[in-house]
Amino acid sequence: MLTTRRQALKTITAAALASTALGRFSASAQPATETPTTTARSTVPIGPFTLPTLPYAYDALEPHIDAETMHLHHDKHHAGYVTKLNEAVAKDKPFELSLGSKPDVDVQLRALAAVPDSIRLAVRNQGGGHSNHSLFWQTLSKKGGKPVGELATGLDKAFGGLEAFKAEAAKAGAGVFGSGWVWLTLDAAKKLAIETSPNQDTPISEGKVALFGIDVWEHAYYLKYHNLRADYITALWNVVNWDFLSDRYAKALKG
Ligand code: MN3
Repeated sequence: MLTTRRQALKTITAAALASTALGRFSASAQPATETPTTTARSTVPIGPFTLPTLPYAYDALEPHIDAETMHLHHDKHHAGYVTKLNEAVAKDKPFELSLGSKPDVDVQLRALAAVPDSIRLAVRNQGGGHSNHSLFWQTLSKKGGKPVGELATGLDKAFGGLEAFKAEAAKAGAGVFGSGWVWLTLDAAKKLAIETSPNQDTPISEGKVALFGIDVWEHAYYLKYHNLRADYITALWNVVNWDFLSDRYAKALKG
């Protein structure tokens, strides 16, 4: 069963990578006079939300996070959230226009009640996926390192140190049933906490700062770690961008 599923995932990944490569090739090589593809594309909403570029190479986090997973996770899963978010907001033209040309999805997620009823769930799910992954890529780096400054002090005070924080976060990750996230959050009283959310829900919809999120959806680890989510989380600590998180925390404290 497990082998079959793994093979299926590998096949899907190979197909996804092939289609990505083909898509890029045809986009750059396509003669301007060739109209059928252009016509087909014009029916697909292309904005206003856009997929951010991965801030490092696909294989930068090897061996902890494999390049194949990064390709699939960024180019297919994250891209899918962006596409579906754009499709959703296109269904409510006044709302879409109100977003402007370079919208920040976090603004909508902080005020979900203000999003029109008919598209609120899509914005929560697809917009959450866009927001969560946009943050996730930035919080990883091959450099690794340790928390510094106020974050180091904050983790000591809230959890009893970095290792205790990691242990508690890993435990929370093991406890997420199905797909979701583990979060390091900061609330309005500037208190640090470890929380979990189902699906693509984000703490920012509860008025908190999402400092760091660990993606515990199977798509984040299944190719390399199979069903062993705990092994994936253990490996992930090697590629956490603590400089970025320390800076993010310092800014959040002032905000
Ligand atoms: Mn994911």
